[in-house]
Amino acid sequence: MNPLSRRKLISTGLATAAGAAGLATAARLADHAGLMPPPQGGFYTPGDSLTYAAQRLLTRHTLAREFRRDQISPKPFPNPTSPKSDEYKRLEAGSFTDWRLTVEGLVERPMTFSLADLKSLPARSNITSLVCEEGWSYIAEWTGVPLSLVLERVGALPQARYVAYYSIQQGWDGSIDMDDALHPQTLITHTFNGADLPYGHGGPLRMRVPRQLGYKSVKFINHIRVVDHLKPAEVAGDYSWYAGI
Ligand SMILES: Nc1nc2c(c(=O)[nH]1)N[C@H]1C(S)=C(S)[C@@H](COP(=O)(O)O)O[C@H]1N2
Ligand SMILES: [Mo]
Repeated sequence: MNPLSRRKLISTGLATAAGAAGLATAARLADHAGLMPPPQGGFYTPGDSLTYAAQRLLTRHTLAREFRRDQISPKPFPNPTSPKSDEYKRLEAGSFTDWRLTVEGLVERPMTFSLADLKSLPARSNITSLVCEEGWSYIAEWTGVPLSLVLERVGALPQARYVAYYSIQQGWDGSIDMDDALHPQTLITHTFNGADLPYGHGGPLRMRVPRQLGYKSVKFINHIRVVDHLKPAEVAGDYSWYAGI
């Protein structure tokens, strides 16, 4: 652990608790501070909780690194996705005018957005790195609607703790806590390096979460749910739920 994070931890009392009474105490402290990750496969280990809590305390107000335009990767690597489904092909044939993003759950006004609706909302851009857990990465400019703006439009309720999002590609979904959901770099992206987001990178609509590993940036999203808890199946998976970088 570097001296800075150690000092930060000590100042929050977490490391002291971990040293004095073991990780379980730190986990209880983290729970008290609203810093528990959702249960993974039914239960979490104190170590997982401490990692999440420590990173949350240290990175709460930080931005993922942003790059200059001349640092954009000349050949961004699209992770091979499965072939287009019939539903995708139908939507694509209609220039995605029938693509819909439904936002519901713990909100005052559930809403359904077309691509045109989303493109008419104020856009933000960031030039950030997409980092795959397998070790490769690329830098691109992502443009879209801040998720926070959409959450504001639908009136996310105060008890909301997580945002879950789903893809038209079966088996692909993701979820983040409100800290990442309201973060200014978290975008519902429709534009990639200045052009329509291509299929390979998740077009027409992709959740982009630059503060976490690539697998949290789910492609082809059509559904968002605002919730106060996540189901075990939404947390468990091949990858760790929290993928902060
Ligand atoms: N719907 C969907 N989203 C996805 C994936 C996928 O296969 N399907 N792969 C994930 C993984 S593991 C990574 S690293 C990134 C890859 O993004 P890229 O294709 O833009 O390189 O997308 C993520 N989002
Ligand atoms: Mo990945």
